[in-house]
Amino acid sequence: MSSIRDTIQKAVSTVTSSAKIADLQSDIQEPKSGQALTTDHGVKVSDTDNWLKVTNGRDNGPSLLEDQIGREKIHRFDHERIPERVVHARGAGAHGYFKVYDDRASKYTYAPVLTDSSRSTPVFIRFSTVQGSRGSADTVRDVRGFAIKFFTDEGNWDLVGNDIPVFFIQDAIKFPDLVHAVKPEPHNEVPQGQTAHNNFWDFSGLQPETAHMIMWVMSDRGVPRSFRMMQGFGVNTYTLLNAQGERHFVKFHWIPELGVHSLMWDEALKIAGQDPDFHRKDLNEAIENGAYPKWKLAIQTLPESREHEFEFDILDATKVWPQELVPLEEIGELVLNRVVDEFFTETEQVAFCTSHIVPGIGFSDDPLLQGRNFSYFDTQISRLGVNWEELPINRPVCPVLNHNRDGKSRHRIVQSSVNYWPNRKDIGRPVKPEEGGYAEFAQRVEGIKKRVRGEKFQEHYSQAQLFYNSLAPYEKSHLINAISFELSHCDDPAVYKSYTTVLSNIDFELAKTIAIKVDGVLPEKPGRPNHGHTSKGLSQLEYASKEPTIVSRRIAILIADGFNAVELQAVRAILTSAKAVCYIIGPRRNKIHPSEAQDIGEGVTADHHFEGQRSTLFDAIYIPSGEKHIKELANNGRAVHWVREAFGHCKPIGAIGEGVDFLRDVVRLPDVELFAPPRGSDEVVSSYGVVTTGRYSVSSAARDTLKITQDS
Ligand code: HDD
Repeated sequence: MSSIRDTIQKAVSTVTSSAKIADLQSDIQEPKSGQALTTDHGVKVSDTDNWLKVTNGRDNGPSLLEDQIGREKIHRFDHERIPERVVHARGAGAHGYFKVYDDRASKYTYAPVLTDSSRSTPVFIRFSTVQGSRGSADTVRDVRGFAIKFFTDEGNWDLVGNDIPVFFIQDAIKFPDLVHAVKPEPHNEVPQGQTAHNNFWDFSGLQPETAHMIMWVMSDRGVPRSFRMMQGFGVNTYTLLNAQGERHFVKFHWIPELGVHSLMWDEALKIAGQDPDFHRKDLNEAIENGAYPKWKLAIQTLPESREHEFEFDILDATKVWPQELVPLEEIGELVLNRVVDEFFTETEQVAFCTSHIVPGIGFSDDPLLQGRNFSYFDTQISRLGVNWEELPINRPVCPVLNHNRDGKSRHRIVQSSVNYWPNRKDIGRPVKPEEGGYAEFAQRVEGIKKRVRGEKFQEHYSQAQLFYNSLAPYEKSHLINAISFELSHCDDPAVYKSYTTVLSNIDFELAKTIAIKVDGVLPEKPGRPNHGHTSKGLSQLEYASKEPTIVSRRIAILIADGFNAVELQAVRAILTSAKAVCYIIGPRRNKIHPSEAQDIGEGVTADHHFEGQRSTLFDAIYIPSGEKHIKELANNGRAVHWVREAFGHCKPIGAIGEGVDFLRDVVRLPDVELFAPPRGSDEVVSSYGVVTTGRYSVSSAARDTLKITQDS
């Protein structure tokens, strides 16, 4: 087998994939200003504003069907929409690259993408929600898709994951039922982008295998602050094959450099209305500002000999492999460094298949993965047509030659008179594994044909308990409020009655608390006792960034006429040097004038006015000193609300001088902490700085921002 790896290494072209990717993107068109408008058939157009008509100079006569230019324009418009994804319709994409640190994974696999540190493999990632349609809001409570296409020299590898390590169901055959239950209800197409409705909770109560996943979705994981601040997981159990022919089971983990951070539920609700594209814009803004999102790739591996040693089945997608039992090994890094040029041709047309694996990576008998492997290719055909892999965004960077032919919108022109194998010209010859051909692992299988689930697949609560027990107290209270919100949107008592029974099998106190909040009907009796165990890596608190950072954090600077301009410039310089992104918010989106003493006519142009944006769209607030400007803020109810709302969402609020009095005397913030002026800046800071923390526990995001603001 070792020769396979050597062969692949040799076969790998010297041109790095990224150079090839550029060649691939040759379909990119960069229109020049003044370039002529043409029809799709290339004819220059003289008038795109008037349909060809009969006119006598005074009146408009009939429009003529003859107008081939008008007709083409309308035809093309009429056929612009393609079917949206049946799930994960709402998404955002970006380009980047993946590099392994070294060949530490070669004990498990000979796939160069996971072992060759000289490579930088181009990738395209698409993040998504699941339930909502293509135009739904970003900050709904939902699972987030985390799908990556690796353009490797051995073909495309699609790792199609989510931001949660487990899934609702164990067997793919249940997926249509799950999706029908979660999607808007068939009789009224309600709700959009929400699981808070009878059908979802009815199905979940009757299908208890969903219990573990639902705990994750109802936790703070369900409302991520940013695609850049969430984990990613391959979820299913795959396999790796090394050069010695040994097979390991594997699970993939993506760990964000920025840590895992969430919105408060109240924020998520408001942002969905204030800025439905919040996550999409956040991703683009960070990349365009050079704050490239990064994740570590970590793997959990198990040799075949350990497959049956656990109380759970390692092929059950509703179970995690506890990190105490199967530690993570970090092997590489993913960086996103380019936004898409055109949304439809890239993000909408990108298509992933779990069945797209490369030599050295394989499937397992995970029943969910097996079904997925069928579904993705099938769905792409209905969405994009059978030649979807010839679309630029889906095209491999390595040579493609086979005897697949024709089908709608075929691009590739194969100059050959044979389209079959074997053929007399030896064209499109299958190659042995030692020449790089995909090698299936010779797995022994035996048994009888039967519709069945494995014995260990029958248990559904112990890991839901493990997850719940591992949460911090405030995370638990958020989860209880979330389930209470959801069930209170169900108007069929049978639904929340059955679900509180499921909850009592996770934790009876939890079930009781929710039953009291939702309908008062306590579960008859305690269900399965809670084993009380916890596990590493489940609470997102463990993923608060080790080194607090305010990189790419959005900081609102609230000002009115009469603010301290020198101080503002200094503090803004400090924040910007730490790569935070500052926005000036004022009473008007125009020049705001500093205090008379400093007013050299310049003033500062506000990026937004108080009515145009809300505190929910920012991570922190800073209020400069300045007597007159504080008086104006104090008389502006929206400005006062801005600060109060930010405080309620656990956001750091910095103020200096008179700004401190504003927080204490006008906004009436309770826990106002004073801290010494930032080092080396006393000439700027008129009195002392102050930072307040939210009423609730300081979220990990707030802690990061606080520390940097204080330390800078
Ligand atoms: Fe799926 C899309 C992730 C179970 C069938 N899935 C889709 C996308 C993601 C996932 C991220 C969007 C890809 C993109 O951005 O274009 N799906 C998952 C994960 C699952 C999962 C992590 C559980 C481990 N999916 C799953 C099952 C089935 C499907 C069990 C079918 C049996 N998924 C599909 C699909 C989609 C899809 C219907 C719809 C759009 C698409 O494929 O391209 O084929």
